[in-house]
This record gives sequence, C-alpha cells and structure tokens, in this order.
Amino acid sequence: MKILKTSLFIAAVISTQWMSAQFKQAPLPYAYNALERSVDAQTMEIHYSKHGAAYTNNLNKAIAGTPLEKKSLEAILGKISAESPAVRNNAGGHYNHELFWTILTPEKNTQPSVKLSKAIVESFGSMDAFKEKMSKAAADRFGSGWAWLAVDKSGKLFVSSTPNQDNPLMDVVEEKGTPVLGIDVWEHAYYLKYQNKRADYLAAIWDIVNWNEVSKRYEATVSIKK
Ligand code: MN3
Repeated sequence: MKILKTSLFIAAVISTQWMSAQFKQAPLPYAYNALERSVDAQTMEIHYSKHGAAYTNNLNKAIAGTPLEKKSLEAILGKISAESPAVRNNAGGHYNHELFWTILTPEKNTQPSVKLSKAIVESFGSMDAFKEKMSKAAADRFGSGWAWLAVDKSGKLFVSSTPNQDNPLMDVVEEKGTPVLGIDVWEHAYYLKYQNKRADYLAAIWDIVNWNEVSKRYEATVSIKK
C-alpha cells in the first residue's frame, strides 16, 4: 500500500511537470525598486512582469506540441534558422531577458574577476575602451535590439549588436558566441525615465552591472571551450 501510494505520488509529480510549460521566468533576484539609481521601479516592474513574462509565455505557446518542447533553449537558438518568427522572437526574448536580470545588481562597485579583467584588456586595450565600444554598439543599434559582450568559439571576447530579440547563440547572426553580458536597448527598457536619451541610459547602466555574475559566466564559458 505504501509503495502504491509512493508510486501514485511520483506519477502525479511527473504528470504535473509534463503538463507544465517547459520554460519559466526565474524570480527577479532583487526588488523592482532596487536599481533606482539607474533604472526606475516602474520600468523594472513592467519590463519583468509584462514584457519578460510575455516572451516566456509566447515561447511556450509557440513550441507546444512540437519536438522543440524537449529541447534545451541553447539547442533551439543554435538552429533557429529552421524555426518560425514566433519561435525566433520569443526564444530570443526569453533567453535575453533571463540573462539581463542576472547581470544587473543593486550592489555597488562589483568588479570583473582577475581573469575577465585580463581578457578585457587583451581584447579591447582597457576597461574604459571596452565600455566605450559596448556603449557605442548599443547606441548605434537602429531601432530595437541588444548589445553584447560574448565569447567566440576560440575563447576570445568580442562586442556585437543584434536587432530585435536575436542574440549571438543564434545560427542566423554574423558574430556567433556565448553572451556573458547583454544590454537591452529596446525603448521599453528605458523610456519612462530617459525618453529619447538612450545615451543617458547607457551611461547609467554601467553603475548597476553585476560584474560578479558576468565574471562567473565568462569563466564558465572559457572553461568549457578549453
Ligand atoms: Mn526588454
């Protein structure tokens, strides 16, 4: 009887997971108002609970009943050229936003690790030169999109920019790699506080970048590639 109860319980757990949507938003790792020195609470709330949630929900709808339900997000993105615009926009949107929330922090003065600092200096000359290059990529993106710091297949850092919800993991983009830092330059990310002044948003965002997380992602990525 006890075994039967246990197996019924396990079956119930498995079927709940089976029925539930494959992709989920992770909880925001800080309060909506925690980043106010750079991004206001209302923007964070709408961005996370409306825009972010919509990408996740729409991705789950777009893949429901297809073989993509059993694939990892990275596997879907790596062969995105084979998929519909709905899958491309929402798989990208889900991945990009889940990354974005983690690379921001209320904590002040986080710093890149020694390894990441060294790699940034090697690739861009200095930390300031890197920030300038990344800010320029973000500022020059016409319309909506993202700027990226990513690691290519040889383990080298590069800065790039993609339109809409594309990202460097997608087989359709020119510069491919694993993103370790992404800046959202859709107007929904900054318009309430900064209106048309994207450059002011970009100047302020460096103050809330979570270098501990970016360093962790960088080191995990290069250790896999070696
Ligand atoms: Mn966004």
